Amino acid sequence: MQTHMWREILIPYEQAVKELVIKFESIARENKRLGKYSPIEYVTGRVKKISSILEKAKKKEIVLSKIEDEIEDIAGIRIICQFVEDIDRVVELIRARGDMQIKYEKDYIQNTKQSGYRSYHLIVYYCVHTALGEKKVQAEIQIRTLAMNFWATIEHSLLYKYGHNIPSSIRKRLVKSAEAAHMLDQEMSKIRGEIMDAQDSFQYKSNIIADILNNIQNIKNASEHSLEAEQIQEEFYRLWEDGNIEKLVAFNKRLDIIAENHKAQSLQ
Ligand code: 0O2
Repeated sequence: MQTHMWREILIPYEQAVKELVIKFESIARENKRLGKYSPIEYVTGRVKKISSILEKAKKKEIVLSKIEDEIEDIAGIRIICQFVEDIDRVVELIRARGDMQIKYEKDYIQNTKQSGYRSYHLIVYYCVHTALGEKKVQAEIQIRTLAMNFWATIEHSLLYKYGHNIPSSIRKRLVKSAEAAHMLDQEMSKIRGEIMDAQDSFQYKSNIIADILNNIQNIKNASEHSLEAEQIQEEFYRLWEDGNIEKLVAFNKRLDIIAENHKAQSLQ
């Protein structure tokens, strides 16, 4: 197949990866913006390299005309979570969506691979609209914890280095470190509640501070008496140093009213 043909084939996959990454990232961002815990820590995506597609096709004896049907991970998305429990929440989110249809799921967390690999995989159908028209493509979504991802990334680079002939001493070490990563996930799950509480209150406080700064900016823009804005700013610094969240919330409510009054006056 010629290079320009490949380029044409891969365009919808590139589009799918871009859109899916944005969609999952916005779930994380919206949760954080609302001061809620996000089951998604971060998201990455890639389109499989032509050389890797050809290697996989050769290994699995797939003819070129069947590549798009049978190689399901030309578009690949990876969703990284903090805790194992978050993985189920992300899977539920995907199952509930109307813009992705699940072809099948593979649970390598309940059924850990012999290598030690753990992850939850979904193969989905996703529709893209490009300059070449509408197309339904397949994408592989891998969902894993930070610990699972750490292990898989290291193991993947060793696979790359040694081909599939990783020396048995290293293989054994990898199996042991997969067990250690599994234990780390289990330990983290036990203190999940406390970690989530700490993260929630941090997020809540940073959202309040962002709102306050936004209000101060609006008051500054609208106020002819910059003294008022300066006094407000000084009061904010005092409250910020004090760090009492209830006082910051009450202060922000006061600023909401002042900002609303300024807005009403400017409309008169
Ligand atoms: P890459 O370079 O990440 O794209 P199978 O024939 O079923 O074994 P298949 O059909 O590719 O293989 O499905 P599978 O096993 O679900 O693997 C899909 C992807 O999961 C792999 O893609 C890897 O990304 C990841 N994966 C699966 N097993 C392992 C493992 O033991 N270690 C690591 N690090 N990753 C794994 P590719 O195309 O193999 O690789």
